[in-house]
Amino acid sequence: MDAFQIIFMSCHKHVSVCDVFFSVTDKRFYRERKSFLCIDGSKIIPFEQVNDDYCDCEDGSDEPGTSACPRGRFYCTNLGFRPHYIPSSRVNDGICDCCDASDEYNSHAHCQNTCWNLGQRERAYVEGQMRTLDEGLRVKQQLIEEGVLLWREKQAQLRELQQVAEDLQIKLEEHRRKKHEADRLKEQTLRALENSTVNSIFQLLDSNKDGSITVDELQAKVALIHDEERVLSEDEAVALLGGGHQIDLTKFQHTLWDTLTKGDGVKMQQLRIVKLSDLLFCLAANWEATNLKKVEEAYDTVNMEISDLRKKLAIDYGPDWEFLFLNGQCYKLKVYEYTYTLCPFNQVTQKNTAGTEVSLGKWGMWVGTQKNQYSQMVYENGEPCWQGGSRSATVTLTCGTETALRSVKEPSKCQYIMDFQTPVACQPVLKQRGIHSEL
Ligand SMILES: [Ca+2]
Ligand SMILES: [Ca+2]
Ligand SMILES: [Ca+2]
Repeated sequence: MDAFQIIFMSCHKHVSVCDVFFSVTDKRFYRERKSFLCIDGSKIIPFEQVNDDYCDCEDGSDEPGTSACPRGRFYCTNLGFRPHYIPSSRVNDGICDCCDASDEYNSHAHCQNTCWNLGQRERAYVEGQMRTLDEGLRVKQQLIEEGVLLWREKQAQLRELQQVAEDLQIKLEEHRRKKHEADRLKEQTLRALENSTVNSIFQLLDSNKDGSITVDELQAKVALIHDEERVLSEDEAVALLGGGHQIDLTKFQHTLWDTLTKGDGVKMQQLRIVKLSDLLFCLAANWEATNLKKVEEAYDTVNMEISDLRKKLAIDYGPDWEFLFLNGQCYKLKVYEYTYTLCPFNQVTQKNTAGTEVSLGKWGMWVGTQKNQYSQMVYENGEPCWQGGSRSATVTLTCGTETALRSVKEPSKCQYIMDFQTPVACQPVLKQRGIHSEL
């Protein structure tokens, strides 16, 4: 209780109430002696002139209990709350300044001692803060553990994707080779067909010369070359004959001939290379092209995913990856007619009631203090501001038991500041500082 020790002084002349309090550091100056040395050392006065409501010392130190000195200070002990100094001019000015009412000892103001209530409220507030911090630190520990797992998971995912990409690369080379071969065969086929007529090919297929091609005749002369050469199935043969079991010359022209010469009929998608007697028809070029395109697209997609994931993993998520869980999340807050969305490590947007969305910035970097760089993040290069420059948002991370966007302000045009609460911002060091030492 040293801090609250008080001393009493006997008062003189005009000051009727005698108890004037000083802080411990100052009390040594006011020991009752014959004379008083102004604290700044400028003057020695008789002790009767201390608190005689007349300013003698230049530093006001002879009148700590009156308002006589313009530069004097009065010490409010405020037992139960925080002690503090007020200018001496506020002593007995009819306005309650000290919560213990000590500044109005000789006035008509009816001041109540409210220190205990104030202290109570402050202690409750601080206790609440401490509980928040404790809970925040507990959740943070959990998030750290999850962060480590998440980090490992992402690393595994990356390795997996890289394996897929490698496999696709092999597949891609294979398909390129196939496509190249198919193109070559197609050229060869088209050249061969140029020298043939509808009639000559029809005659070739119509083995018994009865004026129609049957499934059997087709199967005898046309082979399917897939990975290896094989006979056409009945269904495949029927499909080539336009859905029937036999065709005459006219129908042949519009079905099989058409397919052979164009080589891209829908029905032929299943067929890759058709060997017709000694003629090698390639109908596969388009099919191979489609195939190749599919593999190329898959390869590009996987590579894009790898690049995204690499970018994601290159971000600094704190020493324990405790901020990793924020990546992929978005937090919203409605402020008047705007809805703000913070997607950590990605972007910040603002949407009005009409649904128009404006970018306030994309993830930039950590810009916290030297002591704790993870206390603030900045999002830059948002949509251009009509006054020039681009929008940006600075996000301050504060300790809380839940993760949520708490406030958004725009102190200067197109520069936004956000308060983002999350357990991972809780620092054990705050706890040591703890409750105000005065309480
Ligand atoms: Ca005096
Ligand atoms: Ca006052
Ligand atoms: Ca026939």
